[in-house]
Amino acid sequence: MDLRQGIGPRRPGKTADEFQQDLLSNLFYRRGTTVESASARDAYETLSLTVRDRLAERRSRTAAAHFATNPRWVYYLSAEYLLGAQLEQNLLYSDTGGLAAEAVKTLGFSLEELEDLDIEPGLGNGGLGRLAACLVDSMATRDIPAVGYGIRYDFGIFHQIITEQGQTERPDDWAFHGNPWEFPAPDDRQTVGFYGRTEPIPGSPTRKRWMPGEIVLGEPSHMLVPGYGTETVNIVRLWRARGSEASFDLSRFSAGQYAEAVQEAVRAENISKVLYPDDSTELGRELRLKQQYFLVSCSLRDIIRRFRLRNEGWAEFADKTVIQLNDTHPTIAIAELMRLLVDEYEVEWDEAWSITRRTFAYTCHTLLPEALETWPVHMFERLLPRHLEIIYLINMFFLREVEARFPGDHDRVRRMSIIAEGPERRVRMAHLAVVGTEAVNGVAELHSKLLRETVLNDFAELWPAKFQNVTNGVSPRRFVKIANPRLADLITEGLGSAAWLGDLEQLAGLEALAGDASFLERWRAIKRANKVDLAAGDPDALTDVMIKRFHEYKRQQLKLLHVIAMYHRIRADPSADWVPRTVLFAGKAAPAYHAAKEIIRLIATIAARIAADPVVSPHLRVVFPENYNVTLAERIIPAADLSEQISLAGKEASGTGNMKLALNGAITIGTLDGANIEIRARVGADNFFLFGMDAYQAAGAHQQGYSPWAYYEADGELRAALDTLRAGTFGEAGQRVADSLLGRDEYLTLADFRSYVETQDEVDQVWRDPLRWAHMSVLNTAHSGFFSSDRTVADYAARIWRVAPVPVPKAD
Ligand code: GPQ
Repeated sequence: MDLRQGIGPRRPGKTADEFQQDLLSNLFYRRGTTVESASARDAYETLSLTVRDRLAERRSRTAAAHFATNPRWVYYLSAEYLLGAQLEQNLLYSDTGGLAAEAVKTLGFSLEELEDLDIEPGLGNGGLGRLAACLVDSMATRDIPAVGYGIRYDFGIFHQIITEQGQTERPDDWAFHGNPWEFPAPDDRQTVGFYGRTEPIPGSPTRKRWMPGEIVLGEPSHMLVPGYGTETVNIVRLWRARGSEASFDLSRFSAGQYAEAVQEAVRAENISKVLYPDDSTELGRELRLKQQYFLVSCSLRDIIRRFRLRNEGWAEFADKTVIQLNDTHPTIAIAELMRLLVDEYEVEWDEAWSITRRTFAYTCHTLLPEALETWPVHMFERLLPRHLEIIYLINMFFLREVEARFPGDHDRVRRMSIIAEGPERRVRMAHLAVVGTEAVNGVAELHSKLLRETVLNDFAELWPAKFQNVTNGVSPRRFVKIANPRLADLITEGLGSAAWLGDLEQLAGLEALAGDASFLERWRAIKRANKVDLAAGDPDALTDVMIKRFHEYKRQQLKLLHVIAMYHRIRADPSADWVPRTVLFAGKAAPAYHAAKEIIRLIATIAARIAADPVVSPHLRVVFPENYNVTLAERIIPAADLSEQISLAGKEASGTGNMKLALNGAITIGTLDGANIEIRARVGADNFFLFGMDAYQAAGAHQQGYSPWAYYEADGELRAALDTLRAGTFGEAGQRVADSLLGRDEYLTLADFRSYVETQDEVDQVWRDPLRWAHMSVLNTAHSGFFSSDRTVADYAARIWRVAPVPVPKAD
């Protein structure tokens, strides 16, 4: 007999009265305070709990539906998640915004005040981390049974401070005041080993016993990930490292050796202490490899635990499980699953390998050689001795396959090996990721094509069917509805329904309104109001935004050369009819990436110089709001007129900011790089400002004797800009940036300068015709429906994951 029959938890109510009552109950019983003494933070936490309860109720129905169905699951493994602020999203997804706004007034606060207290878990660097957040949103929206696994870093991406000296970094203690959105799950903790040695198991050629030298606990907690317009609530499960109970040394403490007493625990906890703040560069630090293995080991054991709730044996594991590797960071999972199957569960090697290969899929997010992770063999050997042995075996069988297919092609074998030979032997994680998975995908058409033609060419020749493209996408809920409520309302009015938020291709219906002058006027008025809110300069000026991580390949320095050219032009003829512009830069540079930090410092110097210049400042303004994060992006994107996507062609895998800006009606000035190409194809060449060389021209330039000096000599305006920098007019940072551009100019900035400036002149011309601009802007939004992450997830589900949605019944 089911003892629970007819009994269940009291469901949170849907009426305003019930919401109000729940809010007060939570204030009294969970927060332990009263209306009279409630602080803003008490009110925020209480409201968050009240909203969370509504999602938790949906979560319980989701879990029940998933358990009953025993479906094929998607597990998304990612070292980064940039989830963004939680309150507004969860109000939207639980449809309680109106109730909440009313209810919190009785506590004496406005909803906006409480939203200002909301956390933003900055557990990622940039595009890759934000993509993970958009994908988990869309998986829930598409009713796909999924768990996102990640690390609960104590300190997320650093807090950036900008002064005229450039960027300084402060720690980001994001959960200092607690995190009301998080559920700890200490019973699901896992034990993770590091270091130590292996020994053979008599009678078994492939199995080994690993005796780790260090043991660390992984303690999970999860955040709820609701779907939009559906009942599903999935989770993101984040692991935090802890020392075991035995790691506190009481006798040392008693002897007054306080630091020594906790040293083992501190060592353990350091694993999840801080996010490595680099983006698209490899960082060979042992602690980072430890983080990666920690994430993987905890997650795989959790995945197996979950599998075993409904299944026995291993026959069905790969049918019930797909594990998506978000870049190479979690790739050690391939060796770890082999270890678990072979050593711990005594599965034969060949069967284990077949299971492993069918379980994993790998997404590559870069073409930059310096971003392809490799680890020194000696570091691996020390930290993960058993995994290295397994990788050697995988490599041996793999290279036999290569030899069989390409007899005598020793160079090919050397190129493809998972182990790079040389003075320092290294493990190539991307090779392991391709060998150990069923599918490999790039993140935009061009990127996937270049992966096949260049970095992964040998692998694409061996296994052509393995390679796919899945173009990235972004959540229209967060980046239109929440970020740009005015525009969302106008779209809903124009289309006659809000269904576009769950079916973004419906935006195409806006095309019919793009010729309607009164609609265009309202469109313009919204952009202006968003600029007023942003308060980054004259709302009637062209707002020209470049928001992304600082990296030389993204070419913020090209934008700066244009700024200096504009500065010279205005000074030469102050009374001409200049198009007023606000140039807005935002973004972080890796703390150790000196060249990128010089560029930030140069921007700060130029911004101050222009602001102090009475001749130039009426026409041109440069602003650098500090600490770019998801919340700031949500303020800037709706106010942007022009979207700068000016990376050197062939370097930006996809870009996703480009999609968010186009969706919000910014017009792109961009190269034929990453997803820019697909944006242009959809919004139309007439509604996109294209400039610069293409990826094939760019790839050949350096071999063909590219000389930045030739461009310097040939172009007076470019020369003047560079000479100003070289003369030290904008400080030492300017001199160093000029030296780098006239030295090697790795990213061909000077070669693309003239084409860029000419295209910017065209931008000015179009801007002078406001209705034409507005028309182009509407068409950008209308034709960006493809860039919904709901479509991205549908692509993964159909072509890579082969999973079906599991609908969750509504509450009765
Ligand atoms: N990306 Cl390899 C990152 O944000 N971090 C990384 O470490 C790597 C890639 C970005 C990439 O640069 C963008 O072009 C993509 O749009 C983004 O990943 C998501 O795919």
